[in-house]
Amino acid sequence: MASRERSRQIHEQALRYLPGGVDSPVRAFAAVGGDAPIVAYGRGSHLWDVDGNEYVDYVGSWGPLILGHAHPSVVRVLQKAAERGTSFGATTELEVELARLVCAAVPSIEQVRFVNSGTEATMSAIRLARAFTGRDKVLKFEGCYHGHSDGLLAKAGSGVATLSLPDSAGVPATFAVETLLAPFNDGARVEALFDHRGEEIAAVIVEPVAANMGLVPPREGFLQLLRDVTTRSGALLIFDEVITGFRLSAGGAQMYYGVVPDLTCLGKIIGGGLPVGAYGGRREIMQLVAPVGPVYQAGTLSGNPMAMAAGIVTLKVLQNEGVYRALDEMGASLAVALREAARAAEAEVCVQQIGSMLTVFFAAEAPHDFDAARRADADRYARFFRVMLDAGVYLPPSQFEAMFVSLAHQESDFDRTAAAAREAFAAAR
Ligand code: KE4
Repeated sequence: MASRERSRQIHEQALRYLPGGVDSPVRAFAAVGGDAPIVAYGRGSHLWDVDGNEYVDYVGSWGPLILGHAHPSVVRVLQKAAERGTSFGATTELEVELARLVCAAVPSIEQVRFVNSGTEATMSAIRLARAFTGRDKVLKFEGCYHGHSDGLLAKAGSGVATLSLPDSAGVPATFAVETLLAPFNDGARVEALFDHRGEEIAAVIVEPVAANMGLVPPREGFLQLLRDVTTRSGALLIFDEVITGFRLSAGGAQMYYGVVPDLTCLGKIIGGGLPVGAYGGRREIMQLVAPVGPVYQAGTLSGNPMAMAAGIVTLKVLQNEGVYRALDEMGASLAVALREAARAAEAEVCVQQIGSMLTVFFAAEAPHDFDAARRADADRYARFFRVMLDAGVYLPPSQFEAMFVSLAHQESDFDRTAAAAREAFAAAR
């Protein structure tokens, strides 16, 4: 591994102008230490930093790059879209086409509204649920992360957990009080909360597969229990599929598990690497959204032609026969390689894998909720991470995130990863 001297110099400059030298906390590598590479460019499954070091990339911009970096079809449509103008603040045919593709693919969505981030999507979906039900409380799960809108930063998973900040500063107590919390996968606690306060609860919001405390799948029956409890009580069920949408299957986690929510939040993949978010659901609910109904939500760049063009071509590639089988097989193949490397190094880890998402937990068994995930050894993960990075394998810089495999990854990437992992697991025993 060559030095990362140029990265370090640019990071010094960045510290002058950007808090922590970053535009999103997890990128500061606080949880793993060392200097974060400054990225020069990406292609396929690889990234290059400004010192010329090459990495196999398993972050994929935190999920959007399911086709890999600079996919030729995406680059081509963006060049053409840019030549026609990047944004108009008016409807274009592109957003209608992407909306059609989303509505056709996602079981719960009859109508959709595009926004510019996952945060906007979940924030808007909750406002809509409160309007539809006339209730105020929202139930979320510890360790699940739904973006940084005030009411949802109550024991959020992702960056907040990595930074060990149980709640964010600046969130008024009056906001947090409207948010109820339960452990992920704890159906009994959900039922008790609904027995006690069901008539106050507007919505339950959940990552159907949690990926912000590391990868934690739903226990058998948990999602169906949420569906039944919310239906019985008149609350709405919101699936935050910002990560799992078009990742776990063409119809997301709701198709994969056969549980259909009332509202779905999307992001990441549907923008093909450009800023995007979306929320959608049954027409009777979506008709409450301005300008048709009284729920106000707006956005200067919502539905912009660049993100729409990249999203359309990405979803069309994902419609090809066998794409999700290939992603599943690659995810499984990488998980086997990592488990074999850990066994060879006699390192006690648990590799959790669902489809093209994985987490290497430095724990004896797979966590089923946030308390269990937090017992994983984040220091050992940090040591593992740094050896892998120096070996040219770019993993999520936090035990509480997921690795992503793209259609661009090759067997040679997995071989390189497994070879590096044998050394890295030994270093992190
Ligand atoms: P954005 O506002 O970052 O586009 O989306 C927020 C969000 C909502 N829902 C889920 C399930 C999410 O995972 C996210 C954002 N994911 C994190 C990492 N897991 C983004 C990375 C970052 O914060 O820099």
